[in-house]
Amino acid sequence: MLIKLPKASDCKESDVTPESLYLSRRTLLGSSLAGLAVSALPRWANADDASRYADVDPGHAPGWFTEKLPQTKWQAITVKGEAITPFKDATHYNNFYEFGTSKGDPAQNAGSLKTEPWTVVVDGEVGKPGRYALEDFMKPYQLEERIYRLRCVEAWSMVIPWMGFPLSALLKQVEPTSKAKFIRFETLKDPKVMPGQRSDFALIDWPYVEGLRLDEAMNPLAILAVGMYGRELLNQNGAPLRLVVPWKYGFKSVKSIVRISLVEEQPKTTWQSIASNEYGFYANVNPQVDHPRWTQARERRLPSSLFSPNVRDTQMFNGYADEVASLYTGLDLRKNY
Ligand SMILES: Nc1nc2c(c(=O)[nH]1)N[C@H]1C(S)=C(S)[C@@H](COP(=O)(O)O)O[C@H]1N2
Ligand SMILES: [Mo]
Repeated sequence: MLIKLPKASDCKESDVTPESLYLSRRTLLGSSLAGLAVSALPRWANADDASRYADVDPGHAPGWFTEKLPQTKWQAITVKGEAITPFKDATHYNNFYEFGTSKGDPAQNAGSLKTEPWTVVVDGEVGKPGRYALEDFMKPYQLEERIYRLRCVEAWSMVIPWMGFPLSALLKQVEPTSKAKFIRFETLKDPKVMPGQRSDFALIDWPYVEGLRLDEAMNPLAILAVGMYGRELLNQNGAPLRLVVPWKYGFKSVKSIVRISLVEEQPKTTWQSIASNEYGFYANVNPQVDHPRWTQARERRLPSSLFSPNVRDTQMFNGYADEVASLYTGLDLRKNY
């Protein structure tokens, strides 16, 4: 995770994503919604039709996903005054080490991941454990669009329109026992289709594991996502099911989940195991606590280039302090990074 931060003098306020891009998207969104009022079948209900976002490959959504689209709560949470990152950047600048360590590797290599059929196991300290086909797992939930900032620990960020449902809704379904204190997530382990698990990246003890305290998991901002930009997730973004916790560094938002366990003890997470002095369990976005090797005070908002570095100040809890700060009262955020 070697990064180069532009000089502080590059942090001009005018360095924002072109306003025109944002506005054209907004217009498009508006016209799609207007279309809903006049036609019985929304444009985007047809899997072969265009997405509701400009320049977005409509994909090939499974039936259960397409059936949920008409009931989706669009823009349930938005980011005011910040442009949505272009689809191309959000899907071609990724961290998904199972498919390689370069930013372009996941887009190039994740096509081999088969997401249908997909099984999700819920186990541990729950009244109702289970092993579900993804379409059955998804049955109880209405989709919501959540437009969130995503801040990577490497000091770049994006704004992504996810589609998913609150993690708290799942927890209500599975009934955690009184012993359940943490939730643990596990990514698929399949070296046959995940080249990063085969060889050189022996540094990681696969599968990728992440976790949250139970009260963090119950926070309304925490979602399990199945879609983005009005369509199903792309493989490189963690299809078919991933966590999104927008107030934490991106590595907490574990991809391609196959197992969700309620546990008594704080789970040992992948990045802690790699370098516990650099990556903690909490990983809350915090401009005042620097990474040992770089500052966390600023970030590059993608798209960013040499001539337009698009640097901005990082916000406490990534701008979600009002919603989550109370989870951490009395906790020393320097020690619990
Ligand atoms: N299984 C798995 N999940 C993962 C990662 C990974 O390497 N493997 N990378 C994390 C990191 S470091 C980030 S910043 C985000 C990136 O999500 P995105 O590629 O959808 O933007 O995914 C997170 N989830
Ligand atoms: Mo990250």
